[in-house]
Amino acid sequence: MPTRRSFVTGAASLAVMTILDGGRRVHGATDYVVSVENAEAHLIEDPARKTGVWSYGGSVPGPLLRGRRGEPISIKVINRLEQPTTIHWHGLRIENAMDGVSGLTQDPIPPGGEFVYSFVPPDAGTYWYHPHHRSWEQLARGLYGTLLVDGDDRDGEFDRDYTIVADDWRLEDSGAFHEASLGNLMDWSHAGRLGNILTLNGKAYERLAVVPGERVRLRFINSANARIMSFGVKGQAAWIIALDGQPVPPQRAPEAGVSVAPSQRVDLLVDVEGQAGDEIAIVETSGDSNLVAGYLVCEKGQSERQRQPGAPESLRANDVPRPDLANATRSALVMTGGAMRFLQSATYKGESLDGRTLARKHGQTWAFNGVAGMTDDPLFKAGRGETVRLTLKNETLWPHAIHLHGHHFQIVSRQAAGASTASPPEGAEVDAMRDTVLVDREETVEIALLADNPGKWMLHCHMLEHQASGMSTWFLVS
Ligand SMILES: [Cu+2]
Repeated sequence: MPTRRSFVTGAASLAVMTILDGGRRVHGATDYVVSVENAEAHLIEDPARKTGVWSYGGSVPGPLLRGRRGEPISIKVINRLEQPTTIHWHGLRIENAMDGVSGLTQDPIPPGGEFVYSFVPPDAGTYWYHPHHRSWEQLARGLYGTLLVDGDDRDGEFDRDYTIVADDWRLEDSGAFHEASLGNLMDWSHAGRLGNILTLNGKAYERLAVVPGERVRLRFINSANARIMSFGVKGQAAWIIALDGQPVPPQRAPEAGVSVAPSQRVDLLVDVEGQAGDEIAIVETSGDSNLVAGYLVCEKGQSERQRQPGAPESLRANDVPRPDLANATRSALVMTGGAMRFLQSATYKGESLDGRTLARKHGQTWAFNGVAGMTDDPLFKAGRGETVRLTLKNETLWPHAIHLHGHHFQIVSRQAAGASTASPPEGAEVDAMRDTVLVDREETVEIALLADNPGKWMLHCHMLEHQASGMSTWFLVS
């Protein structure tokens, strides 16, 4: 039996995590009903413990929703919580009214209320869904699920297709959800509320069946509030084939593991080398020692697949508009605050306040361009079809996962702390169109997007405690 392994981050002793598939498709091919409700989950295996969670449809993660590129999908959401909620369709370039951001694109769905989301997914790939109302609490309690969009047959040169939703939970030894740490300002001003239990697909040790010789697609999704994770498959060569849902030219995954910041997705292809009975570890490698998070379990047989040497073929690209870097307007976002560099002052709801008042009275410890929290005016306005080059300057001592809604963007350059010049992106990010970029401490990253989707779009840190404690803004495409 595997033993429980601990995450260790700084002084905090943390631990292991898991996820699920299980669509609940009602009438027709693309109509779903999702109930938001209390449930119990078995997140700790040995000894077995139960955890009270908030769930979509009784499971954590929620049901797998699956649509097709270019075909309408509708999801009726029934809120059975005692708290309002919404659902945001993360990474999907859909119409603004369906983006699910409470206070910006819709009123939250009240307890006992319903809301029907319907949209046409424009891109095939790996996406996910989660609340955009008190996200820091609602995701921590288990509200998230996978949304896969299928393209055509070219999207499938593999034998198996597994989704792996990774989360870190902060639980008591009894298995109970750790209530006391919810809303803790110490966490909010540091790395966020990190968990102590790692689950893949809601399980302490996910086990995915494979046959030796098969080519397997593993779609990793980081649904944690704040933990930057890194994944690999022990002893197996893997290729990165997509980032944040969008295909990239395949390239070897680093042996040290592939970084997946909160809300990001990485799709890997693995050619299984092993024998029947082998258990190949899926490892989480962000800490000092690797955590075994789950297994590919080799069953009897041998795939007939004739393996071609070299890189696998690319997935078929989606029709994501590329920014026009030569004809762009510019905007900048400067991130300040957080532990060790606390805000001296910032504007909050139109009022200039000192750092102490911001933190103690309003729970605000971070700022974008000197402003904590949402503003009446957008960060920038763009006309439809305009390219915006946006400089993300992190003046804090913490990494941030900056997420834009409604658009995918190109990474133009990165300038690390202390570097005198900016450099082009490296690795799989070279040709990537992402929806979330990790900006390291004191790093500056320039991104560019073609603003082609009209509406009011959020731009925020996807470390959800940072979002709640200042790092939220929005932009307008008209
Ligand atoms: Cu952040």
